[in-house]
Amino acid sequence: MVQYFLNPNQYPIEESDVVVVPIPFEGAISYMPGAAGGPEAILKASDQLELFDLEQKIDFENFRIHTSPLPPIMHSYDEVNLLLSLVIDRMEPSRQLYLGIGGDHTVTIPAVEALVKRTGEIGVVQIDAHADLRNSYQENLYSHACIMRRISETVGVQNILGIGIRAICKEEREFVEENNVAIVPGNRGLHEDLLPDINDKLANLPDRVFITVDLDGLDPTIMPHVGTPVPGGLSWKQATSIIARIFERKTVIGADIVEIASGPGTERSDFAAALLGQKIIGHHINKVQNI
Ligand SMILES: [Mn+2]
Repeated sequence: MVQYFLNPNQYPIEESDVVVVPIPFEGAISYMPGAAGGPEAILKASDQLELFDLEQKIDFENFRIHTSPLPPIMHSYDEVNLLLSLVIDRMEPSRQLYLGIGGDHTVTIPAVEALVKRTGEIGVVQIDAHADLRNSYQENLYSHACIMRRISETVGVQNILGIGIRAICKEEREFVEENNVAIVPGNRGLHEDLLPDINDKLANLPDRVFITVDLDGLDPTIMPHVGTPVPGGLSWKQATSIIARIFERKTVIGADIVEIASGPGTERSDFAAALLGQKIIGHHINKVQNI
């Protein structure tokens, strides 16, 4: 079994630039199961990645990545909360990047809470097909359908930005309108440049940000194996250029990749998810190197 993300050399947390945390959490899945298998599948796929990134001109062999041990499958939110607070307590968020690998989207809530405790005010940029702004779903306040609502309570509703959103219920639409939530909707042209729209909205967020990537934010043609696929999502180029722009404009202290539904035959999605994780790590390393 592949235990570490990308780098065959494992470094202790204290000596690492990036701390990767596999979180095999599957709460109340509302449609397709498989989120709990995501971390193991993405770690395995990461072993197939080239260790040189042509776009970023980075040789990943030279960098210090810590991957925390893959825990057994978790079904309790309290367990995830405990795991993430223990890991994040040991990190230096100003220097080290937290990269969570889910797991269902609920895993973002305790990561953001723990980082806020460490660093104070942050913004949260969400790439997602869904707004995730319901107050509760199936009588669960910590459902993956409610995660941005919980996060808005932690970081402030003015400090969240949703990108690629194209599935929203009436309650969420009212919440967006009442609170003037920043959203860049999905269903845009395949090659349309979304960056001008995103620049303006990014400017309104605090300097330190967390990027949460629900993989269903990407179009299902490139990311078919997700819990709730919705056509009309971001292209690969759009998604990667948005992430690059966030790193250019902000200090990214954490990110996560969630909601993959892994299982037999899902390798193309596992690989694309791992590659996205590598891009995120590369941006952080490029920044750390240039300081
Ligand atoms: Mn989603």
